[in-house]
Amino acid sequence: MNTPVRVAAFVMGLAIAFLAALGLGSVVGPVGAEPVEEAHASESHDDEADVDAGHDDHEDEPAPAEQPGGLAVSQDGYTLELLSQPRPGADRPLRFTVLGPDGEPVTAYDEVHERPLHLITIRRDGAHYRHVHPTLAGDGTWTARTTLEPGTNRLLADFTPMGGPELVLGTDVQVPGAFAPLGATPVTRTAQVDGYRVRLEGGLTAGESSPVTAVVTRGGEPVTDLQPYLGSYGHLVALREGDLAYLHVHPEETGSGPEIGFLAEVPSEGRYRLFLDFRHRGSVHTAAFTLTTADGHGGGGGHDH
Ligand SMILES: [Cu+2]
Repeated sequence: MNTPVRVAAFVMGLAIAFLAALGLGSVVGPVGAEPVEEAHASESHDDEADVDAGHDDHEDEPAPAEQPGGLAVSQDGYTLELLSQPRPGADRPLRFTVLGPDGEPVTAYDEVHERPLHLITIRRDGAHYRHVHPTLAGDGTWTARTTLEPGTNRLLADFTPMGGPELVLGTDVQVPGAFAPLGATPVTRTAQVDGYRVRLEGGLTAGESSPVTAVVTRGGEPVTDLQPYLGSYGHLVALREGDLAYLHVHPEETGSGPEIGFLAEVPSEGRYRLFLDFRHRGSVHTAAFTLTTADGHGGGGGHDH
């Protein structure tokens, strides 16, 4: 590649990455134009142009998009530390702690969604999602009783140290034993779980808050007496396929069924696994879905915006 072509290719990549990060249609014009102009002006020093374009982009940005949670084991001075080597099998204890900025285990947490800490475990291929609430000992040791499958598992801890930042820290856990990888999951809007059928209406849009509604039926009848779980009528977690980034999903005010509304924010184009916990007749059930941003809104469902 000659230099101008290389520069153009780089700038194109930069512009695409930047637009993807912003994900805002309204700023496509000005943002797209700027770095291209600059790079052309200094073709012979493409390294400098790259640096300049990067700086300008940063300064012009209203606010840098936050990295999704769950990608780091350590952030803002807090570190997730495993205290036991998990073994495969049902209902095994799993011990961990969160070290604070002073290097000592954190012993006080703010409750979010009615719990001081939410622990997600999932195999790296997206199989075997579990959402549990560990118990905290006085010395800052958390103990979860959970089931881990053979393979590389991801542990995601969602918590807020008392008076500190909201965090989702993640770590990998290798569990010995053979396993069959899940492979690519097709787009799945309807899940069957424990005799319930749950359909997900709506879609995901990169960089935007998108309404997503779960509709719960049982035996063909709408379920209208869902019970509150963790402060709302359902708890939805979205994980990005590829890195299991943990995305923010906020419950919307909805009644006790059959519809449960959420606002999902996904930072980038791609495929996402979504897991809905809902409670009915005293039991919590988990429905799993796969959506892509390309899938758009509605997908044949009735989202009338
Ligand atoms: Cu939880």
